[in-house]
Amino acid sequence: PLWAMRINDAIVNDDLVLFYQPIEPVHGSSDKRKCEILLRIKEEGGRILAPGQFIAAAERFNLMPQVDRAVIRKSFEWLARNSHLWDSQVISINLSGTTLSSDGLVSYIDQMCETYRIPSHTVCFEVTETAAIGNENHALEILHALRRRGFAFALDDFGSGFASYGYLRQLPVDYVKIDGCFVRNLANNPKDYAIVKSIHDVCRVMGIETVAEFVEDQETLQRLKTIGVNYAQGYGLGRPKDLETYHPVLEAQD
Ligand code: G
Ligand code: G
Ligand code: MN
Ligand code: NA
Repeated sequence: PLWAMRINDAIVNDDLVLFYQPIEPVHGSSDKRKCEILLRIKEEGGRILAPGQFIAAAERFNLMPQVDRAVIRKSFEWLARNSHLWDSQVISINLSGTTLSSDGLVSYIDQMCETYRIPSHTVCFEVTETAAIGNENHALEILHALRRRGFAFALDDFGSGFASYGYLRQLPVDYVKIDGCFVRNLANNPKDYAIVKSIHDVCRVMGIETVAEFVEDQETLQRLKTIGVNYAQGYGLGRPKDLETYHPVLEAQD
């Protein structure tokens, strides 16, 4: 199949490009700068493919375990080149459900940590609720094993799937990312406001910090501030950009 081959070639030829999107504190500043790593594929002629164009195919051909491992390796390699950021920066790496349940994930991550000498406190892993509950016991084991090593976890796209507060209660996560579909129209839709507020209120009691996705304007940011949501991510704060252009000093916030 064409897609399987293109994705496989992209891994082998290192045509994978890491983009990043900033995650900003909603109230004042935080001790660490945060961003999410978002994968792109570089095509001949310089065209850049976004995940919307290849993730579904990669899932279908069971290539996500390899894709996510390549992203882990490239992210760690970037961190190794930027060791001056280790105490001030956390990067979030997405893991798909099939990656989470694939054999040898923990030892692969151990091996990458050792190769690149990366301290675990610089990395957060994002898993979707469906990934985390898909293969419940095994996924939980992996989450615990990586947490013991000091990695942080975020539950991605919360509220959009089948997960419930019952699952959340037993998942060892540090952050919940509130699905963008509830955030995008927050300023104009009282139902969305109520949903975001209730997710945040429950998370606060559980000691979990919240991140709102798809924050596109100042009005939405104001509402998030009123609710107390901890972090915001979206086009209104920064679009995804090539990680190699990342200059934290130039982008410093106060
Ligand atoms: O960058 P963009 O907004 O187009 O990403 C679309 C989707 O692809 C998001 O849901 C994001 O979580 C997912 N995604 C982006 N990069 C990766 C990756 O490296 N691994 C996995 N598993 N998913 C990714
Ligand atoms: O990990 P996740 O699937 O949530 O990845 C976020 C996806 O949403 C990426 O593809 C990113 O490019 C996209 N995105 C990020 N910020 C915004 C935003 O403010 N609005 C919209 N519509 N999409 C966004
Ligand atoms: Mn994500
Ligand atoms: Na998300």
